[in-house]
Amino acid sequence: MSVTLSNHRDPLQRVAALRDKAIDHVIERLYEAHGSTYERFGEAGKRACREDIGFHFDFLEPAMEFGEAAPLADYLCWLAAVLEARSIPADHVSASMSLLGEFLARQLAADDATLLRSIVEVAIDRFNRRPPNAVEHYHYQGEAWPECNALKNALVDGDHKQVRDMVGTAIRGALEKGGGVTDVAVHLVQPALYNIGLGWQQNRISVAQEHLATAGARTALAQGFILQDPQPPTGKRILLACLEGNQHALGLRMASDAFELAGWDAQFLGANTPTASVLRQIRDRSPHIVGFSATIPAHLRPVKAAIRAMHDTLGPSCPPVMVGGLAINQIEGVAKALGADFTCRDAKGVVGTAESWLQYHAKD
Ligand code: B12
Repeated sequence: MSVTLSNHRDPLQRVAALRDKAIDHVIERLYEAHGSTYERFGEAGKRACREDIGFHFDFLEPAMEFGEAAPLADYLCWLAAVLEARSIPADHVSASMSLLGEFLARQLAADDATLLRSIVEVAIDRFNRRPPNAVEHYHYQGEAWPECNALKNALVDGDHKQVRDMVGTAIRGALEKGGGVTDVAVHLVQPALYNIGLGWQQNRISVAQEHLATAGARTALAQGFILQDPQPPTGKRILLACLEGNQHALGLRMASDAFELAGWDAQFLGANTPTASVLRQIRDRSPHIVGFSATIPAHLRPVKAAIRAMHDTLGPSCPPVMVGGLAINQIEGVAKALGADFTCRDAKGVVGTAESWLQYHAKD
């Protein structure tokens, strides 16, 4: 399904302004209809419910903006699985989404309301027809090396020595075969982290363990990085950032390392970087390419706003923008809708894609 809003800015601003009111409305209706089910969870239940409807919002907004119902349907399946794994009734997931969609649709102009209703209907319909136990929407799609399960366990246990040994051994092995750090990052560390995500989803792994695992993976990759000699300097500069609200920086770090190893000057700004600071840094550094990462759909809007601000402030000297990350990989065509120039699925192809892009456009 692909639909667009009559005027992207106004209905979305209207929807954003209604966030708190809409959440209150949905909670009120849910408690009216199912109060006896929720009563036993007390105030904590209400807080959790508020958080979940906030999540609905985070996924509904980009669905409206990019006219794509599939990720919203995936989200509903994912949320049902997350709730069920925590013994929270999940049967009201679609009802609450429908209440939210209806409340918002009533506040929009007729055409926008029709589009919003159709996105929500399609998403709920797909959700209702999901196969039983459809929980694994965020599984790793590439080639995972067999040791990734052992690495996952060591990362979650915080066994940093084991993690360093495994990653170091894998990097030495890859170098012997003509590969390197990025192969290990993409085929070993990335799938281990995706499995950790599934573990969190299924309530087997905590947020603290996600942090622990990320820290362990980052250190091991940084130590392994020095085993590989970088290519001679190319004179090219890239600037990479996760914008406001995006805490998932490890994937972007892998992309940054790939550029550095290929002889680029890579400026990695890390997680949760304010857009205004990124813009200043772009002006000061004049990178040949800028890269932004987005992991969950809620990260897409800041990326779109930053690209627009780059064009507004830098005009014809605006560098090309590359985007990537889980949310970009999951929503077909979203890179273009964000205003980005190109994308790449993982850190392995990133340098080649960027260099080809520059080469091709230099001929223009
Ligand atoms: C660790 C982790 C966290 C850590 C992050 C810590 C940190 N410092 O990075 C913490 C605990 C903070 C966290 C928080 C949250 N997380 Co989290 N998290 C993860 C986890 C397990 C691993 C992330 C990771 O490092 N992946 C490995 C990297 C290598 O993969 P990658 O990001 O896809 O990057 C590769 C490519 O995409 C690409 N790429 C990435 N960026 C870029 C950029 C460019 C320009 C290019 C070209 C390419 C590119 O190259 C990379 C290397 O090949 C994922 C699981 C997953 N599938 O990723 C969940 C996951 C992303 N999180 C999830 C969720 C729900 C959350 C929270 C909302 C709730 C929570 N768990 O606490 C919050 C939201 C925080 C926020 N506002 O950003 C969900 C999202 C599901 C969804 N519905 O979209 C996931 C998928 C877990 C799951 N299966 O349910 N999380």
